[in-house]
Amino acid sequence: MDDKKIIFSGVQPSGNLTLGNYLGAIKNWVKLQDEYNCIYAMMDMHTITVRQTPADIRRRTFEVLALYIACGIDPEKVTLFIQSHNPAHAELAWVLNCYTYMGELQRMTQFKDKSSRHAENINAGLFTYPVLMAADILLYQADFVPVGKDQMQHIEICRDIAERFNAIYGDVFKVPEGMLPKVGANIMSLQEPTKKMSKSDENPKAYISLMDDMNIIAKKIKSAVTDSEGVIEYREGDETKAGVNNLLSIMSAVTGREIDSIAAEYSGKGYGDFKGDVAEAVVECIRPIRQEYDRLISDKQYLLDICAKGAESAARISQRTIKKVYKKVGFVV
Ligand code: AQP
Repeated sequence: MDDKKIIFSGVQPSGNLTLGNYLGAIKNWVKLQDEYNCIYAMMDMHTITVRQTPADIRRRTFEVLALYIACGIDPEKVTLFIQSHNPAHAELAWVLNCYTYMGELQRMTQFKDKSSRHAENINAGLFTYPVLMAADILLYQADFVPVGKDQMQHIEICRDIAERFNAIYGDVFKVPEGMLPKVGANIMSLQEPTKKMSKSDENPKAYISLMDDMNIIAKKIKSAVTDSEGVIEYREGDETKAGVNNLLSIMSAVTGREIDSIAAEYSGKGYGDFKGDVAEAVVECIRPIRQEYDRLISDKQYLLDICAKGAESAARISQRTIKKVYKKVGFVV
């Protein structure tokens, strides 16, 4: 094993990946793959915390994998696997459940949000989602977890669980740190820009899917909610500017330009011109990803081989942690 630091992250195959998933997470993962030992998964076990159609999860798991690779993740450099292929995730999650308090889980914003959206199915898995996520990360003794802003609260609880366990049993887990991208950490809904862009939003106009046709992407951006002021200016924290702030952030994240310089370029111009240019920039960013995705998704055997190799390596690494944990808590190993 080399002495590179370890990165773990993943995306749930709970819908088509959005521009938010790409700019908030995956784009950043690509940059990290040379410098770190990276482990990226398709988080299918998290997906069933909300009711799904089984065939959709299976199909999307491969779509997510093909998208990872199409976005620039190199399977030769990175461990890529399906979460449920490594039983250690469920094993460690059970142990960690016994070291996590109901009170701290009740404070999780995602739980509050998802339980209000799925009031008919507030299941125990939805409640303990952050514990499974802690297990995902701690199994691999990850140093860093690149995520979007919405997941930072889950990283905090993961750190708390790790510290609590270490305080009882000694240095078992590395305490990981969240890693936010400089721009794109919080891409908002195009229809309700004070809410994050989410792949399970009921309104498809609210998000850009990486699977959308290019003309649909352009249309969605052109119909994004802004305001009636007609001024293209970034004003942090000003809810009335949430739509414009979001479009400026998107433009900055896809072009690599500073927000201020983009705002200066559009000073005195109308929203129509601005939205047209944002649409074009987003389409140019997604088009090559889609072309590569279309090529990869038809090669099922190639994708299966990557998952098999990844699961083997993930299981090998995580067994060391499981053995240590089981021994510490008193199981016969
Ligand atoms: N809008 C966003 N802006 C920036 N980053 C985002 N991420 C998600 N949405 C945004 C980041 O993408 C990674 C994978 O997320 P996930 O699929 O595991 O779960 P999520 O955060 O719950 O994403 P969604 O799209 O909202 O999924 P659903 O609708 O199924 O719950 C994470 O790093 C996340 O921060």
